[in-house]
This record gives sequence, structure tokens and C-alpha cells, in this order.
Amino acid sequence: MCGIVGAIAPQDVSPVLVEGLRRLEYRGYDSTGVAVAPQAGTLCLRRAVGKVAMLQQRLDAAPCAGPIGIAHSRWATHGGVTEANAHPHVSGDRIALIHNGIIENYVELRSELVAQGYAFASETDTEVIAHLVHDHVKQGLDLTVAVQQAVRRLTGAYAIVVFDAQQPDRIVVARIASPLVVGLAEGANYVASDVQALLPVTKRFQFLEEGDVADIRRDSVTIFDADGHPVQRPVHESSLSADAVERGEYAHYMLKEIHEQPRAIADTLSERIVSDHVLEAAFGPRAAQVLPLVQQVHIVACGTSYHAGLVARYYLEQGARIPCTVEVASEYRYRNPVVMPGTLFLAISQSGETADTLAALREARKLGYVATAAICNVPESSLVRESDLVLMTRAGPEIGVASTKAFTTQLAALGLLGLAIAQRRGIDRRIVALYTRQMRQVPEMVEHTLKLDAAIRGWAQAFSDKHHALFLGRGPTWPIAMEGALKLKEISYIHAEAYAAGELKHGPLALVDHDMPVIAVAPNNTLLEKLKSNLQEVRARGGRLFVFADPNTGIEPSEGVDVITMPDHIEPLQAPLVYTIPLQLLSYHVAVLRGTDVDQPRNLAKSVTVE
Ligand code: HGA
Repeated sequence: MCGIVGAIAPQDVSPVLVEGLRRLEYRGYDSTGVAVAPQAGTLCLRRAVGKVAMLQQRLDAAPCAGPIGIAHSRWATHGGVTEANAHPHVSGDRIALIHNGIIENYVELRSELVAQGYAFASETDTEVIAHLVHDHVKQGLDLTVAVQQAVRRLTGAYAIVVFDAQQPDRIVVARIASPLVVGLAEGANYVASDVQALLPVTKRFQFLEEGDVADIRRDSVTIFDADGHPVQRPVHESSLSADAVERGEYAHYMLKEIHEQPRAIADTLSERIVSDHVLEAAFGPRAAQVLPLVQQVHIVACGTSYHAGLVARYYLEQGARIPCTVEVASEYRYRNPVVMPGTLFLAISQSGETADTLAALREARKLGYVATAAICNVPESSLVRESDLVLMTRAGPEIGVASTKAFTTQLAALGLLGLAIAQRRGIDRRIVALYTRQMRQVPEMVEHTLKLDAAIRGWAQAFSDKHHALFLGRGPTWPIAMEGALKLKEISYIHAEAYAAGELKHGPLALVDHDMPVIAVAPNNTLLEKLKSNLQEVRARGGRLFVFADPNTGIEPSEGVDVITMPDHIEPLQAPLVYTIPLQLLSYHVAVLRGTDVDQPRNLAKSVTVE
């Protein structure tokens, strides 16, 4: 989603702004722009459709240098992808403003401003904010007060960053429902949508809270809460290094992140399993009080995280014998759900800023859950700050828009949650001990599975000219088939669907012919024989099968059946994590063959901060 960077410093800030945008590229965007005040009274604006490199070209041809500036990468919600719609938006040749989010009442504000004589240069919802702020400044209000007044008129979600070229002594920012972080340095201060953007210039950050407005000057930062009272927000020291987001020897971030999974899963498990049990304290200081009260779990998430939730249902129901429901956040929040006593609400999100998931959490807080919990990869995120219990995945920064290591670390964290609940529910300690041992073996199994890369790359050719694909799984690897289909859609743009293999005969079998590759995940579990019958149904209709199979399944390569043999002895608890790996690699290689933008697929964004 949109990336925001702002800087005020003694020297030219344009290189910091452009580098900040480059570091936010992973969020997904379609156009960029920068506004700088070279000196009081002048405003220099450059915008470009496409990548940050296009903006850089414009700046190289016609530089925009100055000690105060803002920059933006836009993921369009209102108005097409055009230079005129790219941010910053300007009012009266002096107010420059960038925005992340959606202004729901922009139509009425726009008519009001048009009636006042404002001419609109874009189709965006954002431009109304620039004119509103300008209108207040024209009336003589101080910029900070002007922003405070302007945001009172807005309904919807926003992170906004604005400066006045006539009085370039400060940047003013405000947020509701979209993230903003202030970066503190000696004699210079910054703002951005996340810390990655600012790591080359500072490690010290203040995270703004809902409704905050901040006045950022070279040598001071003053923060006001939603009621306009000055507040202190804690200063966090980030442990991330500026090169944590470099892609090293790998051709793409996605490939790097696939290969980081053994370490990321091991990190997520480490210090949380002690001898043969899970440490409840890993979920935070309230865990010991909350976990005994939990009678059922309600999981809410979006996209890949939703698939992780679907796997967790098997962990919680089969392993911990506790009821669990799973649903997508965008539906949950408007459904007015019935909450039974003793229900734990669990939100899963990589970024912790996913607008739908955050809104669901806020809705849930009103509904009488025993507690709220989050599984998340970003410690400073809103989701983490607002949940009662938290288990952090330790995937490290994930840059590829298509999630890989964030997913498998979510599965590891959900396995830990299942075990923590199983312990409390008096499940036989020997079984809990066995499962914890199995969890610990996963990183090594993933390492072995990554060695199948060459064989998987060999399969990619068979998909590169296809328009559709079917993925099949059963039990806990059905959501893995769903995740495999999502990955293929996201990065190769091939239409893919996943089915519980037993559902095939109830409809989708009609689609199967020699042009429809069918990918199946076949671990050795109690459903294996059923799955094999389903695969026969595909072969009987001339469908070509690609099977990732356990060595003991008896599924052999034959005419129309390709098999890649997975490592031996993968237990049911481990299978979802391990069988994810070949599906990620397959999508990756197919996308590379098709020449798509693997790390930033079209139309998609990483941190989905709009509803
Ligand atoms: N609504 C604004 C900003 C969109 C956004 O925040 N995307 O992440 C626009 O369409 O320009």
C-alpha cells in the first residue's frame, strides 16, 4: 500500500526521500511523487507513473533539492493510475500533502470546496484534505492547528503528512487507522509509514497512536492526542539493520525469503519450547490468567494469514480438542457475530496493520470475548499494541508481496498456541511432549525440502503456457493447497483454485481435461487412500497430475502422473509447514518463466492498509 516519507533536516532531503520510497517498494504501488521546498515560498513537485526509478529519472533531469520535503508511493483507490492522481497534492502553490487511506466523505467535501472556489487537479479523495488545510491556513491558522481542524472534517482512514512552502519550518502529520512512525535524529527529524524507510538515517522511533497529530521540526517533535492534548509517545530503539532488506545473491526477495524459512521457523520456536512443553509466558504476561478460561477460539485474518488460520483449526480441534472457527476479516467485521462465553479472539496478520483485520479486532473488543490475541510479525504494529495476548513470529522483514516465510512462521506460532491450549486442557503430557519434539524438527525438514528446488524448476515449464490450474489437498493440507493456488495466482497471474480433494466430484471435475494441470499434496496420513481415489478420478478424465508425495504413499510416476518425492517421515503436525515449500517454489519458477514482476505483482500491495 501507499508508502509515506517526510524529512526536515539542515541539508537537502531529496536523496533520503527517494531512498525511503525505494525501501518501501515492497508494499506495492503504481506511481510516486516528491515535493520539496528549496526555500521559503517555493515548491518543487515531481511525480511519475510507475516505479521509483521513473521518479529518480525525473529528478535527475530536473532536480528538486531542499531541506524539507515529503514523498509518496501510491496504490490507487480513488482515481486511475495517472500522474495527476499521484501524490503529493498541492493547494494554493504552498500546501503539499500526501495521504495513505480512504476519505469516505470526500464527495461532499469536494462539492463544498468547489463551491468555495477550489479547482481540483485530480480525481482522488486525498486532494480535499490539501484544500481543507489550505483553507484553514489562509484564514491565519497555524499549520498544526489547521491540520487538527481539517482532520475533524474527515471520516475514513488516513495517515497524512503536510508542509507549507511559505513557512517551511515544520512538517505536520496526523493518523487514524493507517500507520505512521516518527524517526528521531540529531538536528533532523523524519516520518514514514514504517521503520524500514528510515533505517539508513535513524534507529530511534516514536509510533503515533490513533488520532495523534504531530508537529515535526528540525530540532523538536511535539505530539498531540486526539483531544489536542500534548502527549509523550515512547521512543523505541530498532534492532533492525539497514541492510536487513537487501536481497543479496538471490534474484528476487521472494526466493531469498523462501530460503530463509528454516531459520525463521527455528527463531519463531526458539525460547518458547522448554524441554517438552510450551512456555505460556511467550504469549505475554496475561497468558497464565487467560488461557485457563479459553473454551473455544475464533480466528480472523485475510489472504495468506487466513490460510494459516484454516490450518490452525486442525491443530486446535484435533490436537487440543477445542472448537475453532476461522473467517476472513472483511466479512467478520460486518457480520455482528454471536460470541459464546470463553471464546478467545485471535487475529493473524504479517504486518499488524491490515486494515480489515485491525477493524475486526476493534469490533471484537466490544463483543465479550474472554480476551483478544494476535499472531504478527511486526512488534511495533497496531495489532500488537491493541491485543491482550501476542505471539510474535520471527520471520524478519518480508519484502516480497507474496507472503512465504511469514506464512510458515505463522503456522509455527499457531502450532505453539495449539500446544499451549492442549497443556491447559489436560491433554496427555506425553502427547504434548511428542508434538513439541515434532515442531522442533520442522526447520531441518524444510531445509531438506528446499533441496528439491531443481526438480520443481523442471516442472515449471509445464505450467508456463497454461491459463488455469487446480490444487488438491485433504485435511490440514487442504489449506496448504489453497495457499499454493493463491501463490500461483498472485505472482504468475495463472487462474488457480484449490479444492478439498473429496469435493472434486461435486463440481470442479467438469473442468478437468489435458489442459488443466492438477497439483496435489499427498502426505502419508489417514486420508491418503481417499486422496488416491480422488487422483484416479482426475486421471480417468485425462487430467495431468503433478503430485508432491510422501515416499510411502505408493504413488508412482506414470503416463500423465508426475511425482516429486518429499522427505520421509513427515508427521501430520509437520506436513502443513513442509508441504508449503514446494508449492512456493513451483509458483516462483512459473512466474520467473512467465516474466512477471515476482516481488511486486501487478495490482497487489503488501501491507493492506485500506479497507
Ligand atoms: N485514496 C488515496 C490513497 C490510497 C492509498 O492509501 N493506498 O494505499 C488515493 O487513491 O490516492
